[in-house]
Amino acid sequence: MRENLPVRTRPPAAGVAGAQLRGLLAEPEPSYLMGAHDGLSARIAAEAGFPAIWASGLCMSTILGCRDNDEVSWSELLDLTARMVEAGGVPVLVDADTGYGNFNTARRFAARAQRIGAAGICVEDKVFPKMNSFFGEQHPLAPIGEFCAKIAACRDCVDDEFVIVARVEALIAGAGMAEALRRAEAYREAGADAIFIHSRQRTVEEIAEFTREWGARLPLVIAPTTYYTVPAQTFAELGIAAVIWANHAMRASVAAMREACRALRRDGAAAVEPVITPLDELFSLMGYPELEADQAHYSSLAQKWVDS
Ligand code: SPV
Ligand code: MG
Repeated sequence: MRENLPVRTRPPAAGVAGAQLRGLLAEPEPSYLMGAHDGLSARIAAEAGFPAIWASGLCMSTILGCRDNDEVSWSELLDLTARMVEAGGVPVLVDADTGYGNFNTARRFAARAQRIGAAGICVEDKVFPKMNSFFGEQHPLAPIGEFCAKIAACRDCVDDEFVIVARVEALIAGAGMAEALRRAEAYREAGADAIFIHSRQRTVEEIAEFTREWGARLPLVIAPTTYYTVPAQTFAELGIAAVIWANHAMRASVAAMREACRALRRDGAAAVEPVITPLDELFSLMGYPELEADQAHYSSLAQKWVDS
């Protein structure tokens, strides 16, 4: 294979993304994963220096014009994930929601995710179709045994490096701390590599309590969407392995697009031009100069055959 191929034309090497994500989860300081939803947002996240990407179900659903209630099919989500793998060039942890049904749909999701070069999946212990954790009060939990079998089925059909994160929704569902800990322990025994403990409180209290009780049994993952004011130092002190900024890029783009559309309609393009990305910047972000260099390389190669 040619050396230094651009990220998007380089095939993912088997097991490498999973091993990279495992490495991030094992670091002494928290790793920060950036939520993304397509090739562009993945590229922007990688350019900003994030070492890994969270392929967010909420964000992918939103950009497809749908609600985060399993309205989008899992193959559509994995198509978008494949774009993120290609364009980002950093490990991608895919939001698998509930695994889209039973053990069989979950393991099919896991196997396909690995095949497209994702680093791992995160599967949550709710009932299909699940609702986004920040909306409403209806968040029924899956029976523990069924969910453990789902984790085991996923584990059975991916390679050893591929990461399986089990997401505990007990605190979201109002089932309490003891239930959250009981579930996390069961998922560890079933073969999960990390636990995503989710909370929608505005403070870090319940996450801190969970963390103290949990200790270091498995790496912990959090998404401080509602408790965003908590300083990074606190997450480090709690021994959190990974912090996910789950939806900030998508929400930033919604704000920017709305603002631009309203201003265009009201004031015309001249008002908007100074605040939108210049085309040159866009071409550079997307690697057009790289493509130009490749064009020259292959044109001169073609010339050799023409001349011979
Ligand atoms: C997502 O990004 O789709 C998540 C995280 O599942 S959250 O929306 O915070 O539940
Ligand atoms: Mg989600």
